[in-house]
Amino acid sequence: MKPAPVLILFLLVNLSGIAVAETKPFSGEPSRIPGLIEAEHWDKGEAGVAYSDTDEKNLGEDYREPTQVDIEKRPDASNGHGLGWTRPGEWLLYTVEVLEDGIYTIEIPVASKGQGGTFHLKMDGKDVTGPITIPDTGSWQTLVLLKHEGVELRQGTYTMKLEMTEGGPGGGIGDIDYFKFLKS
Ligand SMILES: [Ca+2]
Ligand SMILES: [Ca+2]
Repeated sequence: MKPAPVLILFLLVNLSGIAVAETKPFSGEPSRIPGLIEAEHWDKGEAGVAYSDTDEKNLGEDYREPTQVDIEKRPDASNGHGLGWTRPGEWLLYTVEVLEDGIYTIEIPVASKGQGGTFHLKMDGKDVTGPITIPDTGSWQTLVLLKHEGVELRQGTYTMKLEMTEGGPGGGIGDIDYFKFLKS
């Protein structure tokens, strides 16, 4: 029996990689854990593939390729930039490589004027942090270092997903500078 032409086409397209939606690490290599991952260095890829953002415009600065993600330029942040104008339902993907099994602490500089909202991190679809809520840091210009302890990770390459889950009273989640993974 001859395979249907449509099946052959499907196989060819998948083997060539053209039709398979995928993301690429921002630097060309997976971000290493332990290590520091800039929030603004999510994977390269299209909207709906590498990230999802609620409004089409980048409300902040043109820092990397044109994107819908809102990148804030701020001198107090690591690498001079961070994520801003975050909203529930938004997400970003980061290709990461965990070098060592272990229990990790994640340090995350955040800012919010008034109580912020909640996010979590997933590794290959598994929630590894549980809900992390951004507190009132007094001002959008004041970054405070959150420390989230007890994150168990195993060696390997993962797609890390930052998911904005719930807005605070102002509707947003808050500003996020980076994720620094330290082995406990
Ligand atoms: Ca946007
Ligand atoms: Ca940053």
